[in-house]
Amino acid sequence: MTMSSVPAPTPFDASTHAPALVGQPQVRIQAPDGACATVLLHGGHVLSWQPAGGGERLFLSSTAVAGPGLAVRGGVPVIFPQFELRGPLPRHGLVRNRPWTLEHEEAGTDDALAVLRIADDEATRAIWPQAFELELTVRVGGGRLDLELAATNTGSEAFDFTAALHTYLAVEHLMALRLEGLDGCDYTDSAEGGARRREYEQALAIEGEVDRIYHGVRRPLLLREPGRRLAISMDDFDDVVVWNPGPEKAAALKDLEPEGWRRMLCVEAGAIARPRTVAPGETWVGRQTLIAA
Ligand code: TA6
Repeated sequence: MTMSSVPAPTPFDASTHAPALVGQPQVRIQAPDGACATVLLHGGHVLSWQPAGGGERLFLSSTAVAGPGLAVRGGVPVIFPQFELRGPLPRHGLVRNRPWTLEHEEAGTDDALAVLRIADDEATRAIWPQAFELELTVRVGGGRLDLELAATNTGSEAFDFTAALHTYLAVEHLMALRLEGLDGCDYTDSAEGGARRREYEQALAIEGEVDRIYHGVRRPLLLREPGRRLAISMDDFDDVVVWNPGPEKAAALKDLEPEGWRRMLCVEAGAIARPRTVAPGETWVGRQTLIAA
């Protein structure tokens, strides 16, 4: 296919996708082949990703909001340094609802990338005393989205953390998808009071609420939908969270559009069961890669 025959993506437009995000600082990157992504500086939050020649692959609730202390419902929330309420910090940590800065933006011959950054400040140290710097690198090109999260200890004592890229995938019909690659993994079933179970399904179907943390995930996953697929792989994230609130819990989420739960599935790259430790001056890096076909 020649470059000129690649259909131009429909630009992400907050006014149609999530009106409350209009006017919020954001950056749009686009590779020469048309692959593009939009990242909101609030939360260092990827809002939209369209592979070359394809449609939107991330779910964003039309009723999503963002602002001090508020996290966006959809896209890719960055969870650090604590997953959920598994510790003394606010739910899902400190960085998804604070402003990040754009450090770098670049378009190459076959990809485009943006690097966003957040560091500790007086407000984070009042809650969590550690000195840190986080960088999120977002790279698009062809069918690929690469997300790299780097956590550096800029202080003088080691600290532990948990983290996740809480990726909301857009799906056409929740009940028609199958998620492959989790069979053989043990999981913690948060929807069943934290029960430990083992996955035996080779192709997992989602019928309603699901909230599971799969542990020790070593192979890439494949999300199959009628007419399209998405490969999901990870590097140094060894937990995968599969979450959909189902109809009842969705109704209680004010920032999730009506029936939105039918069009999303979170497949999150997590470092949860085994917290990571970084010594002063050290950096931990985790990656999630999505490849659309
Ligand atoms: O990652 C799964 C999860 O922890 C679920 O239990 C669910 O509540 C979801 O995240 C969303 O959390 P939030 O705080 O964004 O409403």
